[in-house]
Amino acid sequence: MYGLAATSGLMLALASQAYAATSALTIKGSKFFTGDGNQFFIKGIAYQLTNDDPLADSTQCVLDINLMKTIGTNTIRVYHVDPSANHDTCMGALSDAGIYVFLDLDTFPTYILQENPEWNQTQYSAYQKVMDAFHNYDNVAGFFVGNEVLTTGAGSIAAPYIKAAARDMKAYRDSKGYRKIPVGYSAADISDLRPNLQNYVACGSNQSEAMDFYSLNAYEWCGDSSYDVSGYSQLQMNASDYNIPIFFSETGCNTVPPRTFGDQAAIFGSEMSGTWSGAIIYEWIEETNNYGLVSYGAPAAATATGNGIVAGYTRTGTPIPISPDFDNLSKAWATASPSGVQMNNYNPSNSPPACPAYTSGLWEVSSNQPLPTLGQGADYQQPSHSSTSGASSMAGSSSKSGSASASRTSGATAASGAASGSSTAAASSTAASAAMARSVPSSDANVMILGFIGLVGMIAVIGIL
Ligand SMILES: *[C@@H]1O[C@H](CO)[C@@H](O)[C@H](O)[C@H]1NC(C)=O
Ligand SMILES: *[C@@H]1O[C@H](CO)[C@@H](O)[C@H](O)[C@H]1NC(C)=O
Ligand SMILES: *[C@@H]1O[C@H](CO)[C@@H](O)[C@H](O)[C@H]1NC(C)=O
Ligand SMILES: CC(=O)N[C@H]1CO[C@H](CO)[C@@H](O)[C@@H]1O
Repeated sequence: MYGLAATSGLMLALASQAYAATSALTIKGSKFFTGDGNQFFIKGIAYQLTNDDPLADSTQCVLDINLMKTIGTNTIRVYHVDPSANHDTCMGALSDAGIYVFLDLDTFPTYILQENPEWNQTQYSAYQKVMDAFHNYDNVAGFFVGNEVLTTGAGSIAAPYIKAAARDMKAYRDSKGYRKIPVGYSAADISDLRPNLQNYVACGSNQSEAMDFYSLNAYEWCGDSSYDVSGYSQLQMNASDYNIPIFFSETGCNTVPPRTFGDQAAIFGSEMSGTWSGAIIYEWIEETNNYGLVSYGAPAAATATGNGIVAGYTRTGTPIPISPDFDNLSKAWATASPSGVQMNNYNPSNSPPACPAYTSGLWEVSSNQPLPTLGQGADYQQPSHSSTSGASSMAGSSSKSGSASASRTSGATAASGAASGSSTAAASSTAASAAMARSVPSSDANVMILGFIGLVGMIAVIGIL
């Protein structure tokens, strides 16, 4: 990507358009490609400093981008933006640094709920506004229609709604003549839902109704794990025939500090790089959940206010690398350089997977069930199905410890969802945060307020025990 960054200055001058520097990505088969036909592998960082739009703060984003680019970051993921804000400076600075952006389209009031799923005009209009505000930036890599909406097998009833959202956002994109920016989904790593959800988002003969990519928030690889012990070999086995791009939209288990990011060698190595398009590390800023790569100073009191302090952490200023995690990631990425394939030499042959069959408690969507139409409510019925029942086991799921990840509606799932290789402490802190966060609407994993609530919950549970 350094080559890209070098040419970008020239293009910038020629086009005199602040955001034309990094060439748009395209998808062919199951891979991403840059404008010059090289395969693109995501080396990403989740970037959300507060609940507010981090791409609207021109001063702060430039400070952060300058540090991010020193370790080879070529992508960020942003969970919440304000479509009415101006993003030219941040998007331009990212582009100049050779950094692409994956963006979540949902906002706090509009995300799709697992237990009472809807895909309605209010949500559609809100998603459209984000797409309208960002489609013109060439360095937008893709849009997510949801993050960890499904966390249980029974929650699979929400799957048709996220797929309907993708269908409609793709149709909207095309009707407006926008660039074919990929639309996909970021899934919690829940064993009950694997690999049905993965297959479901891509399945069917009509590609207008299928997602453009799929991604997983996986915390299976903790500490000194390995390709086999972590479970990654299983993930790889079930993705090797996948017809659309797949990548890690969050990774970076923190239960065995310091983090060494050993999984990056597998993801970018010979085992997985033929299938996976890279990984986004969770997350840039250090906060209560303890996943940060940088801080902006020592933690403050939980109740402190002023000077960029929110929920006990300063969230503005010059980022300070957290040692040794930041350097460890830098080393892990420096030695990870998959060659990939050239777009011209790549002839994809994988076809969409079959739509998964109805299995009571595990996948409660029939394989031939049409997607709901926009706003379709109570009259959206499951067609009759012959039910096979599946034993429910949570072994092998992984979720982020010490935060509200994967827990917005279901405490039980996250509680039992500790990864193989993760410690008992991790499992119980997840349980505590999940229990507390269960009824609180949270749009995604890295909402620091919920992280804080989770911590308080954890302390409370420990107190009770
Ligand atoms: C649309 O769905 C959202 C999210 O479930 C919900 O909050 C909102 O009330 C719904 N809006 C309408 C008009 O039904
Ligand atoms: C494919 O799906 C789109 C979106 O739902 C629909 O408009 C179109 O008619 C479908 N095409 C076929 C051949 O069924
Ligand atoms: C892989 O797929 C098989 C067959 O569908 C399934 O039983 C298994 O649980 C999957 N493994 C993972 C890690 O998703
Ligand atoms: C893989 C890697 O980079 N590991 C390093 C992480 O940081 C610790 C502490 O500095 C080093 O000892 C490891 O070598």
